[in-house]
Amino acid sequence: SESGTDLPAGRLAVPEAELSVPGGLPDPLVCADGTPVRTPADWWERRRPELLAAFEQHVYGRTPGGAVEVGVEVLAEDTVLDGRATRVETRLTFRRPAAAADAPDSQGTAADPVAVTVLTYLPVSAAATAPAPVFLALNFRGNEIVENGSAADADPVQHPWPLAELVDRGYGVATACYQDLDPDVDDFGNGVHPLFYATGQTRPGEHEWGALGAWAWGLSRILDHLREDRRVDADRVIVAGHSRLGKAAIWAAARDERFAMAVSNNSGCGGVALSRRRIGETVEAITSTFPHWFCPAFAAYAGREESLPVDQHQLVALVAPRPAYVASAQDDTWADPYGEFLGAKYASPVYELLGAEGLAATEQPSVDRPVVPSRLGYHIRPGGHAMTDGDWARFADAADRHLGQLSGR
Ligand code: GTR
Repeated sequence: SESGTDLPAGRLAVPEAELSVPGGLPDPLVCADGTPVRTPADWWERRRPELLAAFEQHVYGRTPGGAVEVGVEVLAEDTVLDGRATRVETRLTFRRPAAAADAPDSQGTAADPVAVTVLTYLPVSAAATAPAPVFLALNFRGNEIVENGSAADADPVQHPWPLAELVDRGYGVATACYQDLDPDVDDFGNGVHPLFYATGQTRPGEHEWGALGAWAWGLSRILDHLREDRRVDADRVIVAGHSRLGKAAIWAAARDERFAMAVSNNSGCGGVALSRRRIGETVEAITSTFPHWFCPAFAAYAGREESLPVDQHQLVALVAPRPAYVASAQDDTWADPYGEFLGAKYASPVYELLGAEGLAATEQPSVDRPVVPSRLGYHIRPGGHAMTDGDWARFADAADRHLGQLSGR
């Protein structure tokens, strides 16, 4: 049955079994004041800015707009993969602008620069002919794990990434350890947050950015840097990420339209899974264990998801009409794979309004039947919580398809 009969204005009717709370889903195509979004202009001028502001206000917090001073230092540049790739290590540093750094500061820490080491692999052949599209993804345990893996390979985030395969398909890969931007602890005295504090401030306010916001901000700063590199196709940088970094990736793509495509892998609660399902990780669970990921205000929706002004399908919709690819794993029940599928599915009307194809599947596909042809894509594969070589191959399939074939370059 549809939960359609007594819905408040602005709510989308969905089958009752899809949600654990009453009231349907917030409709991406109805403005907060009840005005329907009928044209692309309505979307761009009214609804998109309003939704972005709502995600800032209630979920991720506002990202400060102020400038920082950015330093760039190339640490190493050499040729790897038997001459097929250029490997570049660059240190980016972020400082408070001089004027702000001079301001009296009760913390004494606020002027400390933040250093992020970016590792980039670029296809040599592409550099010679045309700039390469690049996957940009933060990593969990350090750049050296992305290249070489680790002895602790029972941990799925310690597996190396398929750099050679991606390079051979024409893609560059750029990465940095997320903890360089903001250590993943409930402490706001380190990482990039203090670069923006007002005098005497020690942690973000009720509606200000948490760690996910900081990681997303960092992705945009790395994008600034990549766009300056003539070997990188500035208009084809794909932001990708796994799990908490899949949440950061899709938030980054929602905020920053320079990202050509978004990939959100096993991103679950606070990522692409609908909060109103309350299956697997709930708002209560995530805001108890990881309160620092979101703005403090998000915790108020624990156990009362029906009153959230947004839900996560609207986050996917903020990427439209750019390609977005959502990936689930069958045994990753904590991330609610069906909720991730629905997060993609209910973003479709916005793609369609903007003249792009929404998700080309109304039912969740079976495992290993990726939905790649539509601009909004999805797959679920067997196995658990991880970003595998097979997942990466599907991301590249979707990018080939929607950002232009690369073969023959
Ligand atoms: C879990 C967390 C998830 C997911 C995951 C990860 O502990 O509950 O939301 O982000 O960590 O990032 O691996």
